[in-house]
Amino acid sequence: MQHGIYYAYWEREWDGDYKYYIRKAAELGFDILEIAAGPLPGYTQTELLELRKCAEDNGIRLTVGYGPVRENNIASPDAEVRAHAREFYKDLFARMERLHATLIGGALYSCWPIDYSQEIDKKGDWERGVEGVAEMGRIGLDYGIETIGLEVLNRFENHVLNTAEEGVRFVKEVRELEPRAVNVKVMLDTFHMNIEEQSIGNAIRLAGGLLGHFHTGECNRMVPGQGRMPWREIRDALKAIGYDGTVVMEPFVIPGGTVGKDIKIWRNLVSDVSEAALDEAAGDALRFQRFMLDK
Ligand SMILES: [Mn+2]
Repeated sequence: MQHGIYYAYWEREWDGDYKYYIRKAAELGFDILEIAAGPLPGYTQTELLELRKCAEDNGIRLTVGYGPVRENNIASPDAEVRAHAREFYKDLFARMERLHATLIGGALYSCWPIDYSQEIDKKGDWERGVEGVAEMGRIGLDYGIETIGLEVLNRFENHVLNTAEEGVRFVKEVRELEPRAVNVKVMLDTFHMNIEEQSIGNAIRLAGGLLGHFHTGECNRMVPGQGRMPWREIRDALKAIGYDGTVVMEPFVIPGGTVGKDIKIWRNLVSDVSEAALDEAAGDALRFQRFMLDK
């Protein structure tokens, strides 16, 4: 298993000095830094190469997370938006290739967060999503994208994939439509599973060989090890399916900014929000996660 952390743990915006966080992740002992896709289209080719070099020099693998904005919804009822989204992903995958990043995860079949003041068309969003992701998978092959993780989210954030069963069914429909899209996989997150799944262990076992990426965090999104998540059950299930992939913790503990608003953080979840304290908690969580899940 490779263990990582999402940079936004330390940030209030979906952007940041990724080189700074690469160095920090390396110092803390992580294998992976997950970065947000949103800012990458603004990077020059030189900046992308510098970022890749920084990651290589520090022994850090970069993975990419994305909560697609509405304009990049591959399942939009508006054909123009779908076409715009396809171009966005094509450009993003080319940038990821330059970064030597081969994994992306998130609500890539839809957008995030969903505006529930509008009518919801789950069936239409699902069908257009299957079609869009099938093409996304095919495009990804041209750029060496090995994993397009479709993240199963809780009901408050998205309506298309809420359970591992839905994730598996969706991925199977994608692969039926585009058999080459073997890079399209299920992505699970302990925070979301805690809300939706009757059994977290069974959800992981159901995903089985289709599981392509895994996010961790406690029930209130604190770092792993500080809450009541059933880590032994999670470990046993990951072991049962022979999962040896990427496990990225995605803690959010400080309010403020767009991150705080999108994630709904309205209070400090830790008493000491200094960077030094956050670093220490991340290091402890990494040791905890390796101990719990690697064995
Ligand atoms: Mn997640």
